[in-house]
Amino acid sequence: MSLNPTPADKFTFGLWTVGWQARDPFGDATRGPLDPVRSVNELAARGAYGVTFHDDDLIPFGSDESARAGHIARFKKALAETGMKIPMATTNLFSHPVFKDGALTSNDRDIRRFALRKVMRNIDLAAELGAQIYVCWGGREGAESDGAKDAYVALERYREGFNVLGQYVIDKGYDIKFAIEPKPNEPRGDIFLPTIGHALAFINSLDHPEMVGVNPEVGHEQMAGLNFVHGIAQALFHKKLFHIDLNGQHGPKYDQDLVFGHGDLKSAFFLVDLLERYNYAGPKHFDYKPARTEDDKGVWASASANMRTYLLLKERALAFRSDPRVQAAMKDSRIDQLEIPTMAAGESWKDLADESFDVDLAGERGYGYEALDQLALEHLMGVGI
Ligand code: GLT
Ligand code: MN
Ligand code: MN
Repeated sequence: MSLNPTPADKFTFGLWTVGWQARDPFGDATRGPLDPVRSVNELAARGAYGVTFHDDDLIPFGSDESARAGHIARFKKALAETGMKIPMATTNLFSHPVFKDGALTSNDRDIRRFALRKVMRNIDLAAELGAQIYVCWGGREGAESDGAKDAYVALERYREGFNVLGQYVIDKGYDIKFAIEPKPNEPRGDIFLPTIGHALAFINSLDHPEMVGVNPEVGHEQMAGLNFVHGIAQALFHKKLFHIDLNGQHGPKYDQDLVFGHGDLKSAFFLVDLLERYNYAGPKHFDYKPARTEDDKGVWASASANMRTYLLLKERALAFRSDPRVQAAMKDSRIDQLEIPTMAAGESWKDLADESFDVDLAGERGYGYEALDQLALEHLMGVGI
């Protein structure tokens, strides 16, 4: 298996990732601005499939019509020259001070209406560039104090916002679906729809739930102390994994946005194993921040590191699954038995009544998970393969 990324791997990057100037709450930028055209070219040269963008990544906020047209034309030319795709786009509803209390859930009605106009305008551009997924990360949709906002009513406004946007896409005839990106906190003290589970439940309350799925990010679930692999399994189970943000995180702390695999590596291994076994066919989107310590050369090294790590983990996961020792250990752990429905065809609760079962014997039996886990670890470390 080749470790050189190609467009067939469907690796994508946000313009805001490699383009991050590394400004943080305590320090100034350590890198200069990056021209989106250069990002397209550099990522294409390294085997990426495409890029994604916020409206403001491509067209600086407040640009007039002719400046806007110029930015779009240059960008389209770079896409045509490289063959890079735009599978997803999104809206910046968090940088400008107007969004300091949120966008679709701001207490200020005029701001909510402005936010919807900003999203609709960029949906037009997303459709024009062929994007089929529109991500909605509600970074500022939240509060620092429970007295500041009625969280129940905020969800009503959030739902209203998604219903308006869904109707917009339907009326325009666009082939676009939405993907909600959950995050528990940062930049708000608490963000609405903090986890995959919250988002999945919310989607069921919408006018067109079939148009909305999730875009879970590795680090965001891990910030909440949750198991990302389980979260993704549930999103797949509900047929709602429309997109995914891959990166790295070391447990519950600030949003690190590390290179994929540079946080919880074992979780990354089982994540790739899951995505590959369930044939996730969407883009593998890296939403990371090249560390503040890196110069231009380090930025591109880190971009390649994301893709290489994914391909390495894919290779390791395949080796793990095809190892006869692992297959025997899995059998010993009765993993195959979980595939068998608890009730046989035609059975009902009545058939459970008189079954003989040695509860003490079953209680004594071990599952052998430690042996299996060690095999996973050894495959991950490249031992004995
Ligand atoms: C922002 C955030 C990401 C989101 C992006 C989409 S913007 O960088 O940290 O997790 O995916 O709006
Ligand atoms: Mn993040
Ligand atoms: Mn993200």
